[in-house]
Amino acid sequence: MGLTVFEKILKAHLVEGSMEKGACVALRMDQTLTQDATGTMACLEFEAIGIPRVQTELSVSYVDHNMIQGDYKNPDDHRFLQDFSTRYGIIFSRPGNGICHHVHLERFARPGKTLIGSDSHTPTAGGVGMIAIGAGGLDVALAMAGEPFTITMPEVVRVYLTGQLQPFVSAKDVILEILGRISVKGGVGKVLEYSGPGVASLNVPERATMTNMGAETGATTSIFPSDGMTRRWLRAQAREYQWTSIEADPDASYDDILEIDLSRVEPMVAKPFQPDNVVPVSEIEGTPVDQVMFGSCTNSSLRDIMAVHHILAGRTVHPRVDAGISPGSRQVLLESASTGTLDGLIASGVRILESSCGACIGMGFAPPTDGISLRTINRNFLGRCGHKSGKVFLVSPEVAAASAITGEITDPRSLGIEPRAFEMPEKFLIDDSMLLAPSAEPEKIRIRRGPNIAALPEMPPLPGKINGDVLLKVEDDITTDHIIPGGAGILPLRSNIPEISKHTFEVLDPTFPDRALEKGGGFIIGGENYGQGSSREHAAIAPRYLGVKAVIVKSFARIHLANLVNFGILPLVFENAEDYDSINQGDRLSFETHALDEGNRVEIVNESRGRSIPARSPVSEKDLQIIRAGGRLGYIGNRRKNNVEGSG
Ligand code: MIC
Ligand code: SF4
Repeated sequence: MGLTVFEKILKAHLVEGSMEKGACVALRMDQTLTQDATGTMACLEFEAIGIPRVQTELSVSYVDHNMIQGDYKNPDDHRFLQDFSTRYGIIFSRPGNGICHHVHLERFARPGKTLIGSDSHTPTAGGVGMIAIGAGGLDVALAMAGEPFTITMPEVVRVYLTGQLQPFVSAKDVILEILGRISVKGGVGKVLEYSGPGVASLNVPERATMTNMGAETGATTSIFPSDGMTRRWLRAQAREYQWTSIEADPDASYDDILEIDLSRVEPMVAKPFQPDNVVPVSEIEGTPVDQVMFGSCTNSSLRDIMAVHHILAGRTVHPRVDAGISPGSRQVLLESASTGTLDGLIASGVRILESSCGACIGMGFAPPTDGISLRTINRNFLGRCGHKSGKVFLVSPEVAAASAITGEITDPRSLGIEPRAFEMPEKFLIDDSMLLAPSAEPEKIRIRRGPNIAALPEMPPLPGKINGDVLLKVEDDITTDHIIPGGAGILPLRSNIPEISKHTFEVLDPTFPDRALEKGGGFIIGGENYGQGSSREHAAIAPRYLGVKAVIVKSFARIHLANLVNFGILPLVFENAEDYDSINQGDRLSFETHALDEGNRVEIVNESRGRSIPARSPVSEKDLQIIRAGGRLGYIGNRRKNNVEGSG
């Protein structure tokens, strides 16, 4: 039987396991990507693993998230990352060079290769036909050390595109349409593979908008074939020699199909506070807007900036609206400057923000109290814009631009502007001088660490019997932004677990950290899709530091589940979802963890209510061994010790 694009690349990188749905498969990772908000932790973990040099074909460390240098913390982290990269064989992308996913797409993403990144939007690179997967920092550190990465073999969904996008409708509207149809959990355990005659009409940055935001469906990754359009992109980036054709076999078999006629897609918007809360723009047209933000790894390509410019040209931003733009990379910024696009935006009254994640993660440019912020980003979770009262609506660059002019949510087609198609340059302005190569004399490099970079906390093994109180009970779709929020105040603490743990669950219950410490730890009860969103392993390490022993939920999001395992928190799933209702915050629970040896099932005793609740662990036997060892670093340490003792 024929293979899909995903299966072809996977087959070429398979190290262990068989390609049967639901089986564990280990893949060789050719490339890694880290960024500054998750990167310091990944570096500390790489050091703990103890390998002298990265073992990949290519590893890149980007600085793009924590860009506000309000004190010494962020610049110290950046300097640490630069020293670390130079020392261990990693290319360092300097602050100002751009957003990791955009720069990676421009300069490094390569058809047929594999990439693992400590950022959930790593699948952006799937836009050129590579397997690109987001993961926690420790999994990326292990990949840098040459270890294969294990995933559960996903189902492959064929997203069959026909037709062609209409003027002022763009790739963002397509992925919003998909989110509206399949929801923020619809992609869990799946890969979204694009195919069909509509594919050829989409250029690589448009494809990357869709693979980027596939992350919001919970998908393991998203991928496009590598075709003539991919070749054009690589040629324009002076990398045509890296092109190779990768198409699905005509008799490839898919697990499901999602059909989209591009010609019928309309401008869409995701209302607060979930990316799948999608309606056509026409439904909420006229809603007053306080702020408009253009940018993020989803929508900051030259194509997007030019689309904004085309709509704004000769007009000024509405007096009610504060508008800002963060171009995706230095290349995009240089191109925008050379084509007069930047001048035009300045003339229209758009604030030119630096090329970084910026407002997307609440690192500056927060909206006012109760403000409505229209953004071209990918997430609108509660509190993510910097505070809880801000309401973020997710839209395309075209909708954002039209609304910036009128001061209210506006369908760009209603403005009577002449459409103009984007012409991709034959050759982009290429200047890699902000990408620093590692040192040829690594032993001479001294790694400078600021006082905010704390050592990794100790993580003792899991005891045979655990008990404690339910510290927090939460609903469905709890995101890692709920567990460890972003924002300019908290992000600089990413290298310091004791400090950042003080903000755990701040958005939902600011008393959580103190209560957890006072009780000597305990349990968290959750609903469906617990831990959706980012890859930040802090959402596992901080609760672990506060003594959380197990998280018992209806279902987990992929990356967060892996992070819980890596840091020795036992993930459990209710055998009967309705048992969620029989546990309350404050109840005392106890159970034997030995029982997990026997068929991965455990009886949780709710001592406060005198009942027993069956649950199971959704992870493999090896993962359970890791949890018993207190986490992956402890497990690796034990294995080493046993090998040494065994050989002695
Ligand atoms: C995000 O978009 O939420 C982030 C910030 O890029 C995260 C990574 C992080 O928390 O540092 C992600 O997507 O993984
Ligand atoms: Fe940065 Fe936002 Fe993209 Fe995350 S989603 S990588 S914060 S731009």
